[in-house]
This record gives sequence, structure tokens and C-alpha cells, in this order.
Amino acid sequence: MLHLHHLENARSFRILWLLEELNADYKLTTYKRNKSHLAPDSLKKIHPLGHAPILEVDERPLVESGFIIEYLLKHYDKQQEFKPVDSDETAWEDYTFWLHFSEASVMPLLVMRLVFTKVVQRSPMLIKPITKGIRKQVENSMISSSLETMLNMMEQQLQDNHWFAGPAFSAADIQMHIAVTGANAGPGLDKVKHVNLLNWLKRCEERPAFKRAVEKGGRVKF
Ligand SMILES: N[C@@H](CCC(=O)N[C@@H](CS)C(=O)NCC(=O)O)C(=O)O
Repeated sequence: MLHLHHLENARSFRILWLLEELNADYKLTTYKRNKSHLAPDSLKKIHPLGHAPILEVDERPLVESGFIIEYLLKHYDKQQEFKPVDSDETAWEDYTFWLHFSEASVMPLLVMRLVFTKVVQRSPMLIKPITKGIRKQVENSMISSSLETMLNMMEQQLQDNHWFAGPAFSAADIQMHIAVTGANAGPGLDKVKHVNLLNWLKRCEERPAFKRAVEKGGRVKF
């Protein structure tokens, strides 16, 4: 029995989407964020980390979206539809690289940006100019140029390939989707420089399983 604990506007959308791609039989519980934009304490009762996603497999709680994805593919993707076969070295390397790149490189920058935006939003009027100044400094010195380099790498990959792991859609696309959605928030990605990324986003979101996941768990908004 699979039971997904999903938090609104969160990385757990990845697992919901994959479960839909797999046509798996699962139970879904969706949690609302609290006033501080954090997960409710009730998630800590399922797993001490209290983060989403948590996938309970026969009541054993699994965490980390990359690990959960690999677990689901190993046990439920019998035709190996969502991961390249080991013998296709290039596709396998691309799949593995982008699966890790999303969580290890892109998401930390997006979370840092989100945290500083929240700090500005929540700071009292009197000190807002100071927090805005700090946010700008962090954005300029630690976020924007690294993110631009990463976006250029992604753009290059999608210029040469239809999907992140080559010609076929894979779970690497699912893992990357929220990262690209986050980078596309606010003013949005440059329509010329990042045309391949924007077209890839559309292709992802046209998938019937993606649409079903949005109906069940809501769309991720940054
Ligand atoms: N590396 C973890 C990150 C999990 C994570 O931080 N989830 C966020 C949602 S995007 C969360 O639960 N945040 C709520 C909180 O920190 O209280 C993964 O990929 O599963």
C-alpha cells in the first residue's frame, strides 16, 4: 500500500506526478502550509524530518524525492518506461546527472531566494529598506549569476535533446520540473535565451498524468 503525504506548493508534487505516470494505486493526503509557510507539525508524526514528500510504503516512511523516485521506478516501473536502460550509457548518465542536479544545485538557490523574499515581506515597515538591501546583495552576489549559468546548461541540454535524458521522457524531467518552474517565477525566463526550456515546460505540462496530478494536488506556485 502506497500513501503519499503531499504538501501544497511543494516538491512532493513530483511524486504525485510520477504516481500518476505509473498509474499506481495510492492514497493521497494533502497538507496545508502554516502561517510561516512551513509544513504543519503533523507531518513530523509520519517522519521526524517533517518535510514533504513522504511516501509510506506499507507504513514505512520514505523521504527525499530523488530516493522515492528511484524506489518507485525499481518496484513499479516494470517496463522501465521512465528511466533509461543501463546499457544506454549517455542517456543513463544524463538521467542520473539531472536527477541529482535539480535537488543538489538548483533548488538550494531557489530556496535561498524564497527565504530572502519572505524575510522582506515579513519585516516591519521601518526596517524593510534594510532587508530589501540585504536581499539585493544576496541576489547579486550569490544567486543570479550561478542560476544563469545553470539555466544555460539546461538550455543547452534541451537544445540537443527533447527531454533531459535524451529522446524519451523520464523521471529526470519530473525531478527538474519544479526547479525550472521556480526559475521561471516572477519576471519569468527570457523567451529568446531560454526558449527550449520554456517549450520543455509546456511539453511536461501537456502530459495527461501531469494534469491529473494538478487536479489532485494543486499546481506548484513560487
Ligand atoms: N531534499 C528534499 C527536500 C524536502 C523539502 O525540503 N520539502 C519542503 C517542501 S518543498 C518542505 O517540506 N518544507 C516545509 C518545511 O520546511 O517546513 C526532497 O527532495 O524531498
